[in-house]
Amino acid sequence: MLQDIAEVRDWVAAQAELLKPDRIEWCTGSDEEWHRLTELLVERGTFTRLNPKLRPNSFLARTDPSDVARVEDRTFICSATEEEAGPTNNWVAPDAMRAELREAFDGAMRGRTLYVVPFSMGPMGGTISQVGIELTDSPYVVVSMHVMTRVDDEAIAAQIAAGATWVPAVHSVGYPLVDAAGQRRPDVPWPCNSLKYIVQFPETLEIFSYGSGYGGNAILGKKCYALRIASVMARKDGWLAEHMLLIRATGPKGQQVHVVAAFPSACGKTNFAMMRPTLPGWKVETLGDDISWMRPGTDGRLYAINPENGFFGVAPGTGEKTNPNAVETARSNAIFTNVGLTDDGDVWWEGLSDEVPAHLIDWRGNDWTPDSPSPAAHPNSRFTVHASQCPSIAPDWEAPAGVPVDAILFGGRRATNTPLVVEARTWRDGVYLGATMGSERTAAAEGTVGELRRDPFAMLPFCGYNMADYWQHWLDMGELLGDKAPRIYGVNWFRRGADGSFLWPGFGDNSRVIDWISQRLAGTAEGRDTPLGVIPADGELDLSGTDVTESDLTELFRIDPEPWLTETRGAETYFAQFGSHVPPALAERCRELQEELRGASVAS
Ligand code: GTP
Ligand code: SPV
Ligand code: MN
Repeated sequence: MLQDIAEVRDWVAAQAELLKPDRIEWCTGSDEEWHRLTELLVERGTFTRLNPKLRPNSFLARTDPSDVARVEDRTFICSATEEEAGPTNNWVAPDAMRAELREAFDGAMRGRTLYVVPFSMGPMGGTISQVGIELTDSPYVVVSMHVMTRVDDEAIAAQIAAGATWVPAVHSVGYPLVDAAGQRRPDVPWPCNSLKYIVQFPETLEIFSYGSGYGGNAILGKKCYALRIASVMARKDGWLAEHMLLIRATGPKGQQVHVVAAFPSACGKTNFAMMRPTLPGWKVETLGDDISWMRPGTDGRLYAINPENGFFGVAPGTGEKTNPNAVETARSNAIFTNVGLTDDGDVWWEGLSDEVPAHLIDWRGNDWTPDSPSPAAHPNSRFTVHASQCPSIAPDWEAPAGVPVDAILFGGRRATNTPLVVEARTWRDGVYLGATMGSERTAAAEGTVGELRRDPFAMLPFCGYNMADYWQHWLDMGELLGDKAPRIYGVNWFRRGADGSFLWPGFGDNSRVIDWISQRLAGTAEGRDTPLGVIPADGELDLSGTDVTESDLTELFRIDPEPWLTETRGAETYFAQFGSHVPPALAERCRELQEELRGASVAS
């Protein structure tokens, strides 16, 4: 038993001494636990049980309106020095942060239960998998961990007993029910605190989260562990922990490609991962929709697993037309957070169906009709569902050693400049492409939606150390992989025409881009060289059956030297903040690109 392992028992006891919960519950991950805790959440008013005929074993949660997304300005990487965290991370000296946390966590669980949640990221016992233990006072988090990770006390205990390193993660919503004087207060449906901390200690591989019960802030196996902490582990041990979906695409001739893709939060990973290709003969199988861990295999190729067990997907825009596989996945055993509740006890959100319910209860708990001024579902509302329920899940998605990666895609939301697809000529050019990625901000984090920001490798909020050192790590991995390295592509589904509408149909039509990539990998597409890299030559991108016009196509691939020179100058300014950490190879690529662009602008 987990309690029998001294190092675990001692750690839990030490934390409990500070947190001062009423009681401690050692979680097992069983169905009994799920049913008991979901029932408890219903009693407390956190959950509404959905109509079992329409949505069996499924629940709606409404959060406090102040706790609806990741809080990047309260996310900290507390390395020994500020330089190791780098200019894009918030940093506080470890000792100072520990003192602040001690104060916040002191008595934070008074009147509550402390749940001990042992979990594995990746298939249990897999060669690329890692384990952890989350302490939390939120039963919502416990049941979410059931879906998003593999919770299993005996299997984790066996691994720790056999010497596995485990990551300790402490979470509290920061809403004790009893104060230091013993005064009791009633609970609320969504307890949280206006003071928040999402803290990673990279040296000791520890996580502390306080004040939020939402998503990546609280489900600590996800962004805190599988990205921030794992990126630190990965750098040290020669692997990659990335904000990437993972798929297998199979073409009409049986040709297969495994693709990972890094798109920033709410920029299309889940949709791409569950795509139903419109290009005849193509099939996409889902392996992961948000995070990939990749390691060189014994054959020298790069192998990827999805460390998660479920999907925490953006609800709005996910519909029968855009992502039927996600809709199907969420038919049962699902948790919905901050979506609308229909009169017959089901869920609804903008984009789920063309038909809009005449009346529902919106995410804030108010009556809502199609005339209401605000959306029924919060823009960052989410569904939490088991990956195994996805109709497009690959039968071998839990293969412990993973699948060999053929192509790496980087993409963001770019209304201008960035072409639909471009192949980097070299690994170095690909790393430059990832490092200089920009994207318009979405509702997945607090901040101004639509504003363009740099989001290198879609890892800006998730890199556990200096971003420029991370680029160097990518360059080093390229050296290691040599000619076995996957090819790197930039993509952009979000370019807009003069009238402001998207030029590219996106979703299932993104299979056309996969088709071209697979031709490139097979050596059957010539491509056309541009300063940015290789784009499809005339006729290489199969557009049959779409209404993409010639002029749309021209616009989708237009590479204007002037705005691109401006982009490269922006990259230089961006790089400058990292000082001597910037890999010389990236500065070099930037200069070469400028020369090519100047040449192109003279030529045109
Ligand atoms: P996180 O879970 O936050 O990491 O998001 P994600 O990257 O998985 O994004 P997701 O697939 O959930 O998509 C977010 C939004 O982008 C949804 O509203 C989608 O409808 C929209 N979207 C996804 N793919 C496309 C596309 O190809 N074209 C267009 N125009 N919109 C898309
Ligand atoms: C993201 O923001 O990239 C997400 C949602 O996947 S969360 O888990 O809240 O980080
Ligand atoms: Mn994500």
